[in-house]
Amino acid sequence: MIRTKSEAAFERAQKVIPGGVNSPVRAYRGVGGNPPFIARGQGSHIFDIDGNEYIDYVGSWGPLLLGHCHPAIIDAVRQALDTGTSFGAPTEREIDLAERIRDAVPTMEMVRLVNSGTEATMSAIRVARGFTGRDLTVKFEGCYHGHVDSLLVKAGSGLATLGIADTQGVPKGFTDTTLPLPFNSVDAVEAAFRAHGDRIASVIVEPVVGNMGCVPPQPGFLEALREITARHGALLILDEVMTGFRVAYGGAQARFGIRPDMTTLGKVIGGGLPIGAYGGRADIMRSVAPVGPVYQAGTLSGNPLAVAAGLAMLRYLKAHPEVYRELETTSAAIAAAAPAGITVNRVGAMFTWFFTDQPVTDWDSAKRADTARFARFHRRMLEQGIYLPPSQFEAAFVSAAHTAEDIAKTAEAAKSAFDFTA
Ligand code: KE4
Repeated sequence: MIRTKSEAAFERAQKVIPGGVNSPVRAYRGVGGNPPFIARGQGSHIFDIDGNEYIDYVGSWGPLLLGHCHPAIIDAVRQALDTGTSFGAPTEREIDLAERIRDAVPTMEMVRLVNSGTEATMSAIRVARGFTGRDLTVKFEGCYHGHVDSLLVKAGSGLATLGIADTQGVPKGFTDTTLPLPFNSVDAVEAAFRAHGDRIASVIVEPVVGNMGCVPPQPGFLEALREITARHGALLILDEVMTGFRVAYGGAQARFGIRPDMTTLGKVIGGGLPIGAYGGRADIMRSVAPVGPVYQAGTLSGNPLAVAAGLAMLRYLKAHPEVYRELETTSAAIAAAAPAGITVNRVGAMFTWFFTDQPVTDWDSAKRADTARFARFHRRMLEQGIYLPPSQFEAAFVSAAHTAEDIAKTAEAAKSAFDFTA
C-alpha cells in the first residue's frame, strides 16, 4: 500500500503534537511503522488520506458498535446541531439519556454524565472515598481505567504497550493509595483485605479486561469481588467504559449477573462523541455535589451533541436486540480465524489473538505473548487492508456493520499473515 500522504502528515504532526498523536497508542510504537491518517469511515470500513481502504477492528477503541456513519447517529447529531452546540445548563435530553442508562443498567440508580471514561473513573473512586471515608483503592495489574493519577499503577493499554510500568509525574503519595493486585486472583484480594480491609474504599475492575488484550474473568472471580467488598464495607466499581452496551445491552454485569455498587461508562453511550458516565446506588450518588460533599463538575458534561448521539445509539440498541446475536456470531467467526498455537480470548464483540499457545488469564500470562511476532503480523494485516489495534495488549472490536464478506477477507488475510510471521 502507498501511504505517502500519511507519512507526510505524520512528519508534520510530530512537529506540533507530542508523537504526532493525541493519544499514545495511535503512534504505532507497539508495532512499528507509522500510522495511516484517516480521512473517513463508512460502516465497518475506514479510508486513509491516500485512499487505502481497511476493515476496521478498532472502531475508535470501542464506541462504534454500529460502525461508522450509522444513519441513526448521524441524523440525531445533525438535528441537535440546529439547536446549538452547548448551553452549560440542564436540558431534557440529558434526563432522557440518564433514564435510558438506568433502564439498561438498573444498578445505576442515579447517573452523572461527564466527558470521558477517565473522568468517569476518577469521579467514581473519589465518590467511593468520600462515601466510605476511606482512602485506598484496589485495582488489577493490566487493567487501565484512563489516565487518572492514582490509577496509573501497573496499568494496561498504552502503558503496557509502551512498557511504561508507572508514569512519571504522579507523586508517590498518590500511587501509595492504590493497591495493584493480579487479575483473577481471589487469594490476592482476600489477602489485601485482611491487611487493609478497613482502609479500602473501593475495588475498581474491568469485568472483562480489554486493556491487556481481552481477558475474561475466571468463573467465580467477579462473584468473589462482590462478596469480599460487601463483607468489608468497601464499594465494588465495575469499569464498563469498554464492556458497557458492548458485551450485552446491560453490560458485563448483566452478562455475568453481578450487582456492583457503582459503574463507569463511556465509548458506546456517546456513539463516537466525547462522553463518560458514572453512577450507582442512590445513597452513594447523593454524596455528589451539589447534593452532597463530593465535588465533581464539567463545562461540557451532558453536551447536547454527545447526548443526542448517545440517545440515538441506545434507542437503536434497545429497539434491535438482534444486534447482540449478530455481534456474537460475527465475533466468533472472526476470532476463530486464528490457527493452532494462538490463544484466542473473546467475550461478545471484543477479542484478542494472543501470540502464545498458553492460556492468558492475567497480566503475567499476557506479557509472555510474542509481541515481536504480533508486530510483524499487525503490519502484514494492515498491508492486506485489515486495521487491527496496534498493540498485543488491546482488544479488537467488532461492529454490527461487519459483514460475512469482511469475515471471509479477514480470515484469509489472517491465515496469510500468521503463516508469513511464523
Ligand atoms: P477515556 O478517558 O480514554 O475516554 O477512557 C478511559 C478508559 C477507562 N476505562 C476503560 C476500561 C478503558 O478501556 C478506557 C480507555 N480505553 C482505551 C483503549 N484501550 C482508549 C484508547 C486510548 O487511550 O487512546
